[in-house]
Amino acid sequence: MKPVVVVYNRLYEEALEYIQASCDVHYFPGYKEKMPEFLEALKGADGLIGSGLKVDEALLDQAPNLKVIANKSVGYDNLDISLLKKSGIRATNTPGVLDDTVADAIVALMLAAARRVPELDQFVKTGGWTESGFKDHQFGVDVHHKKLGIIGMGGIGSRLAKRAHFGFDMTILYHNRSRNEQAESTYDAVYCQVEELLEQSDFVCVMTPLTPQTKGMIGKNEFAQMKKTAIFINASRGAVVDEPALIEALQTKQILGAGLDVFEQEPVERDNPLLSMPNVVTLPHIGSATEETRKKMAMLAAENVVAGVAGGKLKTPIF
Ligand code: 8YV
Repeated sequence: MKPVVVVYNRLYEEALEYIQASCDVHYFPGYKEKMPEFLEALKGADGLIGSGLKVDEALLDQAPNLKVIANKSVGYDNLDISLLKKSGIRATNTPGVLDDTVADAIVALMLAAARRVPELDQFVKTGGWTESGFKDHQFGVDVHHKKLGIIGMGGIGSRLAKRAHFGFDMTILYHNRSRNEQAESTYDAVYCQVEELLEQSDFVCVMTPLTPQTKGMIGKNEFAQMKKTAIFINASRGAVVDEPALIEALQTKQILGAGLDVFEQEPVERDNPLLSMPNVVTLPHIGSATEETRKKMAMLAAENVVAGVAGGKLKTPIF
């Protein structure tokens, strides 16, 4: 009897074939459109692989045989970890394989927000660029030699620090649950308390996981501590930021601008005020979204789920 694996959301062919080589697979590329069939398949599932599905008591009640959950993402705020531990269900994520790709996306957000790329792209494309040329009030700000504050110096934060240090001669400040000696020695990163980081940084990038401790950690008080010329970047999870406080900070010019890849609600609601601010660059949660990287994430998650249903050693366990 082969183990049963339920796959939710699209999975690259080679990862799917890898799982199918040793497991019976129920594949739901768009599980939300097939919820009755998805829930029926969960009843016999030994393994579950995908990204974003909220795994709580209600879901586990539908999946009595579950042995392993493989997140196709580095974030795992969709999983109730204490419940999984209590239930004897193992869980994995995909750290490392996406660090460079997400760090690239963060640099893109920093540069786009600092040099007003989306705004000026539209200026050219809508015929704004005439003989009267380009006005001083359309100038952006420099990135090179500025101070970058990174809140959350994990794998992605470290790769961002590398780019900022070697690529843009930036000074790196960081705050993290623990010291990152490698970043300090290699990128001259300086560990400091959040307050100092917020007061001194020209760019503030939050890259922490979403946990009960980090939920809403960047709010009214934090924005008030930032420079009025600061640009705020979020590519972690939207809920790490108090979004109404961010909107107010931008509307009252407490900060200069923002680059956002994530939002409290995703897809972001059409009438969100952030979408009508020219000094806010927005992306649809594409941090890891390159074909090369998403294939690596899919394969890593597939290797985890196959190992997990066989009771074997997991490549990247969460606990
Ligand atoms: C994921 C992410 O790609 O890895 C994460 O935590 O947020 C993204 O890289 C996305 O959530 C779905 O795959």
